[in-house]
Amino acid sequence: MSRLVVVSNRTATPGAPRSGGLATALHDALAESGGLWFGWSGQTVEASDEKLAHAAEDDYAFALLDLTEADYEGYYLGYSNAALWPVLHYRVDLARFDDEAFAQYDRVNARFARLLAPLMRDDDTVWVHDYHLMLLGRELRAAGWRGPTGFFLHIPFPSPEVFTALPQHAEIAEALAAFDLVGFQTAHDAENFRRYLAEQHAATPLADGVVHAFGTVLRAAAFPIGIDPDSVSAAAADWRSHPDLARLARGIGEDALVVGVDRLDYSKGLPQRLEAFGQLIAADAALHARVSLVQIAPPSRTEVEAYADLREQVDRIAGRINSDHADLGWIPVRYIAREYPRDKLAGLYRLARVGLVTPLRDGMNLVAKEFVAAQDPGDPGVLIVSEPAGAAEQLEEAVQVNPYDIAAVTDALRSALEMPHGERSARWQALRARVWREDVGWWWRGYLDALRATR
Ligand code: ADQ
Repeated sequence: MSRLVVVSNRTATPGAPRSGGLATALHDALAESGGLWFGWSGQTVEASDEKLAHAAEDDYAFALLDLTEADYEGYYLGYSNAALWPVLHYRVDLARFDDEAFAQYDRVNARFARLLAPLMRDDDTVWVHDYHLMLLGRELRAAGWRGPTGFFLHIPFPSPEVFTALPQHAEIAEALAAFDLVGFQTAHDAENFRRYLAEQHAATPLADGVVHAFGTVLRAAAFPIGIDPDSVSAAAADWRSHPDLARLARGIGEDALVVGVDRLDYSKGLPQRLEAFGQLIAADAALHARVSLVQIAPPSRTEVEAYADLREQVDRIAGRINSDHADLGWIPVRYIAREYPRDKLAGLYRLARVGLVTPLRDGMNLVAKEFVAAQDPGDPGVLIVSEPAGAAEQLEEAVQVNPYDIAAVTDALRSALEMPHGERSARWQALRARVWREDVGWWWRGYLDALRATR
């Protein structure tokens, strides 16, 4: 089997225990065929020295480059996170377009290719991840690389009307066409991309997601990412080993716990979610001291302006709900701006009656799948998931809501809290089957098989 070369902005930390999720998935893929994981070291330096740090895991190697401070500003904060992230999440209103940031993004993609190319072997398969590296296929081809090369977008691909708001949309699309396979989280995202190519670049659709565009042929298809449900389920069953979860369980007793877990990001719909919970308890005094919300949301990307504003807004709403409704023996909202280890989160999901996953837009949302995997088979909780999360395409039996419609989320919460055991159980069985069948191994194997089949 050919060697796998994975390229992503951040990699797992060589030698450190893997914290699950994508790091474990890619570890398994790399360990199977042997290979190389290439990415940013996480370090910034004043001036680039064009050097790589090398490290080895059991069956594969890491090669890591440093970014300069200017790269970090322009490529990472500027273009990736202040232009691409908002536009691809349909938030053109929050996007900052800056030609210099794009130039830096272009230069960093070129530097990735320049430093990677000498490490490549003729029969390698290259798999590039996510929106930081959308130009890398083009750069590798320019460096003379001809082998199978794929890209996977972890975040949504918006409708063409939204994507064209990016001043550089045509250049990015042409660069994506240098990949053999462009993978998306959902069929809807893949269709958006093909429709964009047809409308803006007169692309011709062929069978099976293959498109003729920019004088070349590429395939655009959906590969929904999964989780490792067995590890989540085992960690969840072990919740009593965490003293603070045991204390939480004693504190809530027979009362119902609603749980939300997110990075603090404007795509996650936190203000709307908190408002919906606030309206639920404002409207129904019988729920006072009977239900509470734990919302975990550690700050991320704090150097980007839109994120600082969000932090203030979420603090304010959570504070107001508590000051309006809390009692000496009851705190309606526990809002915790801190990260927790994944095992403890799994235990928290197990204690919850309702998992409230209501992003305004999300590539997939792995928390939704982790919530399903963590439930007690004898007494499962209810998953509420928003329609614009990629996970909704697979998790049909969840309670699905429009996250902008606060009254609808309030109604969904009420019906989830009242849902009889039989219905909870039936919905969960169906979700469970899906989450176990379409797990993370199914995802990466399916993607790599499809990539290798493009040749
Ligand atoms: P994220 O936007 O980070 O990922 P998500 O898929 O929900 O969104 O979470 C990724 C992982 O981080 C999950 O395993 C989750 O458990 C963990 N996580 C989330 N909040 C956490 C917290 N507060 N503390 C500790 N861990 C936390 C991007 C895309 C998603 C896509 C993933 C994977 O935005 O749409 O599902 O990549 O492709």
